[in-house]
Amino acid sequence: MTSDGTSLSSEQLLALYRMMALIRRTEEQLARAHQMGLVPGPCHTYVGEEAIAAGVCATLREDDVVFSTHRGHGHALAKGVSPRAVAAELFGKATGCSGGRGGSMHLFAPEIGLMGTSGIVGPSILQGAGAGYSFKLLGADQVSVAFFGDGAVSNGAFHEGLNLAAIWDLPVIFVCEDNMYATEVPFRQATRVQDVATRASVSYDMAALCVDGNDVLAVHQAAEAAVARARAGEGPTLIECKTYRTRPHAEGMRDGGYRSAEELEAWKRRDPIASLAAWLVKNQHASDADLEALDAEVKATVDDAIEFARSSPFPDPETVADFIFSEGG
Ligand SMILES: Cc1ncc(C[n+]2csc(CCOP(=O)(O)OP(=O)(O)O)c2C)c(N)n1
Ligand SMILES: [Mg+2]
Repeated sequence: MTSDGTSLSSEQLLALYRMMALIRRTEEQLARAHQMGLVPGPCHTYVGEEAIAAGVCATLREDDVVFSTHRGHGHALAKGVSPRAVAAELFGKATGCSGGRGGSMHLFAPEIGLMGTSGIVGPSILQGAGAGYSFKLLGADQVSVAFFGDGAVSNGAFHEGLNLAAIWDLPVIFVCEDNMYATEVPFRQATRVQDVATRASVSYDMAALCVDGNDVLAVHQAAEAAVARARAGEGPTLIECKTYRTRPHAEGMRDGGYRSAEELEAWKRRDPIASLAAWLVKNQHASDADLEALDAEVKATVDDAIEFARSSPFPDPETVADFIFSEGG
């Protein structure tokens, strides 16, 4: 642990910055592409919440698994799916990570542990618990991560998944991305117990903590401890990350009437990427010029991904029946 309170090297810190910048830039370009009609279907961006995916996934191995949500582009990128494969999937192209058949809410790359984004709110919790159970049965030291929003915590899946993981000491990390709203419903109106970590610890006797989800160092530290506990056979942890999405629920949706301009502006001032940039410079892990160079590199990577998506072919109509039935093996 150094005087600035982190045990991470400058290289690791810059990797976190780079991932957050990559998610931000990719999301902004995907939103633009959606507005231009190039991305069919709904597109839920992760702008404002990047610290959570980046902080958690940096603590994982490639053979650890992640179950994601409808707001999952950031989880996919942080787990190692290439920006080209994510962008091409949203464009519906054959070169996308799901062959252009899935789109935004069906991003899959199981070979590197991205077990899927999902349009259904809640199941990631049960899938995460199930994967943890399989690791336990197999005697493997892999861990499983379930990302979910505040909108999922009064779903039956939350109670069933947490209870199962707790009684069997499963190697699961439950990551609640509490961005204060489920579409336009404020979390404070949806539950009497707004403290999700309390639900986990009091109701299920699970290790649980609440962190600032816009502080990547806090998220990383919490995830690192949770992963170590899980690998050591000490059971699951719930990490509640307080955060905020600064774009509408989904691209093209109205964004007024349920939250105030003042609240939005206040959270924009707590931007996770700008905060980390200031901290890195203040603690001499990087200069402004270093960060500008990283930003330029990220911009070039994302420009390349969008161009790749744009110029890739759509799936061949001849293959329409592929992947419908298992071919065994
Ligand atoms: C089981 C289920 N119920 C309802 C919906 C409709 N729906 C889509 S997104 C959403 C809100 C989810 O809110 P939250 O879990 O907080 O995630 P956020 O969008 O805030 O990231 C809802 C209710 C759904 N997709 N699945
Ligand atoms: Mg929410």
